Amino acid sequence: MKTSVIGFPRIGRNRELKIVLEKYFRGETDIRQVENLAAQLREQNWKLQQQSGIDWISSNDFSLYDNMLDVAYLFHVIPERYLDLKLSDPDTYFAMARGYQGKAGNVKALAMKKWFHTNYHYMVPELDDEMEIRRNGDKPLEEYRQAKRLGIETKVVLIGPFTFLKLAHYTGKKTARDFAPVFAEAYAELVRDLQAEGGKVIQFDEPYLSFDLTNQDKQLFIDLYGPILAAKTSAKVLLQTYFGDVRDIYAELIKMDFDALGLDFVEGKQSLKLVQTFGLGKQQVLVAGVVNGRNIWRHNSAKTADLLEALKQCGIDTESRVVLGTSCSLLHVPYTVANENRIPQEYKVHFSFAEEKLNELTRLKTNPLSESKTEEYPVRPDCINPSVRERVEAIRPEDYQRFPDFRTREKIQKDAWNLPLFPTTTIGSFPQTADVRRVRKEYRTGKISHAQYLDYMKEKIKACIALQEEIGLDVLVHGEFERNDMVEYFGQHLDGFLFTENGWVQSYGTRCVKPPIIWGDVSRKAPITVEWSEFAKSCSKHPMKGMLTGPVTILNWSFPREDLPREMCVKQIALAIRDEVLDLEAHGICMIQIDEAALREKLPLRKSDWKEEYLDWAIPAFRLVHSGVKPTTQIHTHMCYSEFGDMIPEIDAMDADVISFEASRSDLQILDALKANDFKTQVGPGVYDIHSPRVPSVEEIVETVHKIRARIPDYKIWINPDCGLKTRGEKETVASLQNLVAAARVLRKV
Ligand code: THG
Ligand code: ZN
Repeated sequence: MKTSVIGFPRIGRNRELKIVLEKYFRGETDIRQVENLAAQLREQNWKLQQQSGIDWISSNDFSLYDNMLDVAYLFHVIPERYLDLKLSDPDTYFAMARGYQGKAGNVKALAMKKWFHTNYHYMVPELDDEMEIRRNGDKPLEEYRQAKRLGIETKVVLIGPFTFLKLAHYTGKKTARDFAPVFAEAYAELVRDLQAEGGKVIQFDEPYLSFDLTNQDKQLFIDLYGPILAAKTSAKVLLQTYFGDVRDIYAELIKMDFDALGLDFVEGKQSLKLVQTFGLGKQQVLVAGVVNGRNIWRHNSAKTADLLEALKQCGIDTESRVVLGTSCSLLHVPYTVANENRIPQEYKVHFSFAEEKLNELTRLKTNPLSESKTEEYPVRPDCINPSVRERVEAIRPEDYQRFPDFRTREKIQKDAWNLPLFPTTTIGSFPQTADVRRVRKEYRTGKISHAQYLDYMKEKIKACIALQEEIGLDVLVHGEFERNDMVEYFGQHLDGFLFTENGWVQSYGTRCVKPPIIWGDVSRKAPITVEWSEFAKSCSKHPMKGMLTGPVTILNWSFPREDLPREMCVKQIALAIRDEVLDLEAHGICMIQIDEAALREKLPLRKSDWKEEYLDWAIPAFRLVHSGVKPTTQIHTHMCYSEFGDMIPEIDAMDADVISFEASRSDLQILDALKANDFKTQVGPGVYDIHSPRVPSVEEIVETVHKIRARIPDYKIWINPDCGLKTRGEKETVASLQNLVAAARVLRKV
């Protein structure tokens, strides 16, 4: 039996790629240094996989920024505004990734979106009617050659044309359909070129096939692959799918001329059933994604043994026709457990990061059946807390229901808070300047005392509040200087979480996150934010929001345990955050924001799964957090996107009093849907884009609010930026907020 890896992390074991790229972006190094390091990282990855005994090792899974952007660039999907800058090739690529501001001009970056239900973001390719699709460079060929020079025969990996065209944005009249013939030809040409180089396996990633597909989608897929498969002579083409099963198109896939089909047996609920029902194409090999590419728990080989047994039962000779693989790219897990020195061994034995997963794969191929019989799966220490279990058991239906109902509360709160029309506020975080990060680090490493740390943070909070008062904001925040990542911060203050030192996972470009691991039952050790919020409140007469992260987001941005349903786990987290909410209220902080930045992220890919598998527990979890507060206490929430046009009733059912979300970048499209659904919650549709350093003018903001007023009654409108300000500079933040307040004042007069 052979083994296959879909893709490997590329940021570097110690984030070397991030470091060199950020140096390059600051002008402190040249592109040669970047290229050299990139080549070294690729070489390390290939050698590691070779030494582990992986048979199908990927090349071109590497990227300096993003694989979707790589494909766009490879086929010259480069909007005019970037070409007009007349920059070097790499700088044109980076201008698309990050925008450009300098001598050559001033352009925005391509949009960025979540890659399916992961915390990775891809760059959204932009196709316009005039665009001429043609080959631009040879990245896949060059990386294949590099590996070959090292004596490593790789399979060349590329995001397939279907997923690429389905995820692209079309600025003109043309659609995916119109671009299909030229893309099919461009991909076919690449297949021919790779074959000419001696390429033996080409892998096209088509995760989009895990969504619900229409007949038009299926036809588009079939039309795209016609010319591509016709170009095949000496090489084998592997169609790689992941993030679910491909039930809508499986029957067609086995009739097409793919040499291998890659199916996800971890997230693909129906993958086995599909193989059992329809079989495989005569000559097709099955690449069975069995090792989980999205979670960090050690693989349970007994499950793979069962799968192989079931495949044998359908008459498949598993030895010759099954390749064991990862369920998706290993991009979504950290490099190696070996980088962790603080986690005790009895915990560590349960983890498997990217490098360990390679060994799991090769161990499986030697003899999965006999091995699984002898191998005991070790029991996890202290992951059950009986009092937490009891508390979850004791939750009553009424604990999910806040009293009185929304409209009654709305009236009570209008009187209690006495805010002006169009109240102004921010989402919570203020710019995290270098000194803030430095002090946090000094405290963490013991260079400064707890008292020194507190003094510094209190000064920062005081200054931040004074600044907000001076700007004239109505509802203030403390600025969140004490927090690194909003999920890591809460995880560190809750029982049941484990933390890695170096478990970085790429989120976008050079940015990474370190997801906490939910090890056991979750509970709150002690109040987390109360002291900070109390101090902040004492600094001002204005309303001060307490700032929390919601249970669904904490769960979604962690590595979840797999021995407990997510539904149970989220209840435990919700109870812990509920205690924090009630403590804040008891200490006089009666405006509380509970962010659910990642609520939409883990929405199942198939709409038929939305309710039962997700919303039916995610929305109640949020309600459980705030149902115990007084009628006058105002609950806010925030979401980092506005793509919830198709789940507005569910968002309303969270029963928050106020919600803020990102709307400026999507041209406020969501507002029509809010109106159509008679959205009850008060709303702050972000009036400017914080992802850009640009300062919006007063007129622009007034204009935006007028558009909001056309759909939402005045008394429900809040005015705020569209996300936290932590990644912004201080100067543009102050200027933008001054204009925001000025705009609100203009609006109150008319
Ligand atoms: N936290 C987590 N996931 C997220 C976000 C978050 N996913 C979506 C979105 N926000 C992603 N955005 C970012 C923005 C900035 C950074 C990471 C993700 C970032 N990271 C630092 C870096 O890479 O240098 C490291 C941060 C640290 O030191 O902890 O800047 O907010 N979980
Ligand atoms: Zn946000």
